[in-house]
Amino acid sequence: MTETATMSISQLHELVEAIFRRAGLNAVQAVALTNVIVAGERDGCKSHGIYRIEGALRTVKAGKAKPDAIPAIAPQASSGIVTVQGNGGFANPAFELGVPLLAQSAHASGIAALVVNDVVHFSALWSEVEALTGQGLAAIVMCPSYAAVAPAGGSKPLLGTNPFAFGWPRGDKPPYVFDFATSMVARGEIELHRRAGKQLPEGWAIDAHGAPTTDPDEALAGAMLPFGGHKGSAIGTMIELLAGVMIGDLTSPEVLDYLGTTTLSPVHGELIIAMSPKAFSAGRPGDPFARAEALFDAIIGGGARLPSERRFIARAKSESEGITLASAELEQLSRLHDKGLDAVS
Ligand code: NDP
Ligand code: PYC
Repeated sequence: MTETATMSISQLHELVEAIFRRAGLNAVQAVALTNVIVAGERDGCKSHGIYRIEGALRTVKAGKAKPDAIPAIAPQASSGIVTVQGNGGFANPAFELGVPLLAQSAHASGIAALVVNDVVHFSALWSEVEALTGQGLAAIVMCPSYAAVAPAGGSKPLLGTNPFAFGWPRGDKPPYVFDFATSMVARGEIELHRRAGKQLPEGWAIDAHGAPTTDPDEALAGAMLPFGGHKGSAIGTMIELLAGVMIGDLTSPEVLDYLGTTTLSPVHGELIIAMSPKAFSAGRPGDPFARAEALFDAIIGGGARLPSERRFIARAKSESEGITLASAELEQLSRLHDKGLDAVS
């Protein structure tokens, strides 16, 4: 049986922040990265929890992420678009910097966008959506990654795993949030299967010759498949256009050209759109929040669960019982803590 140990959320936070500080990240970068990684572990999202620390450090060591970057709000080129220049650091501190202005602008005008440029992005998007639903706003977040997914009918990796997340505010209740890769699963899941020596379910990937495979190594060398065939493929392509081309940042094939590997965290931009349900429904009958609740009640009443429900249950458990990690994970954290960038190659 795997040995485990349990620590509180704040203990894990302290340890992860110390790892990033020891590796040379400034406080702005270290705190924002710690927030999102600990949130991933707390919510039972292993593919974007502590497992991501090593990749972030490898990216710093390779010179592709600036550990001392200070993000800055760029001069506003157009009303309704807030742009944050990440200056080569991670996306999370740049996002945190832009959110107050984005929320203010969305409440004032009904809709506003936040563009984040020149950042390293490896995190799950739901935490960014929740930063906006927590302020009474509906939100859409999307970004490319690196070319790892074959468009439907193709055999070569051209699209990223391109996640997109939507959220709707629910007052005191946890928000309605869904967040998924446009590939069958996040690439992190393939890597976790490889590390665990497990085969993949059928339909997730093809090998380098375009043949279906359930072998994680062959899948990583070949291509992942989009979810929903041509539908996921088209959404993934649109994310390349909106959150790559339209915001003047890298598309997934360009990210792969720049990095030359998928073992580092991808470098690109991100698009966040915030909307005020109150402003959009002004003058129309019915309260949008009450109408949304009627829909959620009907969904749940019919036997379905809302997306993120599993996450919110995991969160409540972590808050009351702490976070349980396997001893191998604790050893890895302790190695990263003691050796800093020397712990990664
Ligand atoms: P999943 O397939 O695990 O989950 C997708 C969403 O569907 C979640 O909101 C989940 O909620 C919900 N869901 C799952 N099962 C059900 C169900 N039966 N009924 C209702 N809702 C359900 O996600 P992916 O593997 O596609 O992506 C995982 C993460 O990886 C995402 O957070 C994404 O942002 C991240 N990612 C990040 C990338 C990056 O470049 N930064 C690239 C690709 C992915 P719940 O969590 O409650 O189960
Ligand atoms: O899991 O697909 C993924 C991923 C790519 C970049 C960050 N996460």
